[in-house]
Amino acid sequence: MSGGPGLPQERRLVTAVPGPESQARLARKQSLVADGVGNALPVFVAEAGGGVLVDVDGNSLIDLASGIAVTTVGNAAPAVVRRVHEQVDAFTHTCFMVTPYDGYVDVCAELADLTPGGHAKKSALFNSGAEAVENAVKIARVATGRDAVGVFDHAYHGRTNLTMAMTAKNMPYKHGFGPFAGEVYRAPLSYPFRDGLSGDEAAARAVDVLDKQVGADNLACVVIEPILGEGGFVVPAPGFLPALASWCRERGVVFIADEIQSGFCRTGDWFACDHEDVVPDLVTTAKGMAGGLPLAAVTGRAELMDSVHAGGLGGTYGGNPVACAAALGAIEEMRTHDLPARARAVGERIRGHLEKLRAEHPVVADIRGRGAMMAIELCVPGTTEPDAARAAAVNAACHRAGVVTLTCGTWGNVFRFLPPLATTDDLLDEAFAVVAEAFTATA
Ligand code: PLZ
Repeated sequence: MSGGPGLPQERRLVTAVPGPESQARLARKQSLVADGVGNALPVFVAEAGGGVLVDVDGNSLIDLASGIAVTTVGNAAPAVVRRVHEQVDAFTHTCFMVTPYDGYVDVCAELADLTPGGHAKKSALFNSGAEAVENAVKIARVATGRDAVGVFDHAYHGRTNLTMAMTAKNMPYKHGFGPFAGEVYRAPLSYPFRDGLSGDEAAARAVDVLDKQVGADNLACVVIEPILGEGGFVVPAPGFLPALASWCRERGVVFIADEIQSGFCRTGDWFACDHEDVVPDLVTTAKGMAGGLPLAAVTGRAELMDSVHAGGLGGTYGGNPVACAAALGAIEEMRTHDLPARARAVGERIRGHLEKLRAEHPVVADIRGRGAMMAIELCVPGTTEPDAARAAAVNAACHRAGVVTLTCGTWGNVFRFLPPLATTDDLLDEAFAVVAEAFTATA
C-alpha cells in the first residue's frame, strides 16, 4: 500500500458508504473505543494522498476536510514522507529537555521567519494545539504578573481544563466536565452576518466588556482566533483585529493570535493575521504546520518568551524529532509549491461554486472565509434562524456520495470547506457538484 499524490485523483464508489469492510471495523471499534470519541464519517481509511482518501472497501472519497485543516500540503506529502523516513532511521526520541537535536531548533527558525512581524522571536514546541494555547497563557501570566484571560464568543481553543474554559460551546466540548479554570472572561466577537457592526464598532463593544468587567490592569492576555475555526469560520469585520491589537498594546495586555486552524497557508497567506498586517505578541500554531504529525508551537517576542524561568516550559514529547522532521517537510512543500497562492486560487474557485449555490438555495444565508478556509451558514430563508437540521442532512448526503465534508458553528448550521491544497481543480469542481446535488436532494 502506498498513499501520497500518486493515488488516482478521482471519486470512485464501489460500495455504499460506509461499505461492508468499514462496517465490520466499526463494530469492532464500538466494542473497544470509548463512545466519547466520535467520527464525522465512519469509513476506515487505507490510503490517502493529494485530494482523496481511499477506504478499506476501495472507495475513493474527495477530501474537503484535511483532517480538520491538518493535511494542507496533502496526505503523505513527498517532502514530509522523505524527511520522516530519514529521521526515524536516525533516531526517534531523546526528549529535547534531556539532549537537544537540530530539528527542533530548525522548526523554531522557520517559525521566527514565517510568523507575522520582523521583531526578534523565540518559540517553544508542544504536542497539540490545546497545549500550545495553555502555554501561551502561562507565558503571558508570568510576563505581566496578571491573571485574567480575555476570550471571545464562539471561540474554540481546546479540550484541556484551561482551554475548555476558554472554549465557548458547551456541547460537546464542556458538558459535564467542569469545574473549569477561573479568570477567563468572554467578550463579544465581530460577527458581520449577525451583528452588522463595522470593525471599529465591534472592537469598541469588545473593549468595553474587557475594560469595564475585567479591567486592563488585571488582564494578562487576550486570545483570539483571527478567523474562527470550530465556532463557524467567522471573519471579523475589517479593522476589528487591528483595533483590538492596538488596545492591548497600549495597556500592556499580551495579544495572542490562535492560528492553530487558520495558520500555515490555509487562508491564502502564511497566517490569517497577515491579511490586516496585525502583529500578535504571541502566536499559537499546530495542525497544518506538520503535515499530519502532532506538533504545536508558541512563537513570540523574544523578551516575552524569555520571561519564564528555566524549566518552566516543556513536556516529554514536545518537539519530537519525527514531528519536527515532518514540519520541516511540510514547510518545504509550502514554499516549493507557493501554497499561499494556491490557497487563494482554491478559495476563488470555491467561492464561485458557493455563489451559484446561494443563487439556487435561499437556505444559504452567508458565504464567508478566506482562501481555502471557506464556509456557508444555513438559515431558515429570509431569517437569521440557524438551520442545523439542513446542514446535517446535506452533510450526510455528501458523505454517502463520497465527499468528506464537515459542519461547524455554535448552532451546528455552518458547512465548512477545508480541502488539502494538493487537491486538483477537477476534484474541487466534482466535489461541489456533489454538494449542490446534496442541497437539491434535501430541499
Ligand atoms: N485552537 C483554533 O481549531 C483544534 C478540534 C476538533 P488540538 N480544532 C479542532 C475537536 O473536536 O477536538 C483547535 C483549533 C484552535 C486550538 C485547537 C486545539 O488543538 O490539537 O485539537 O488540541
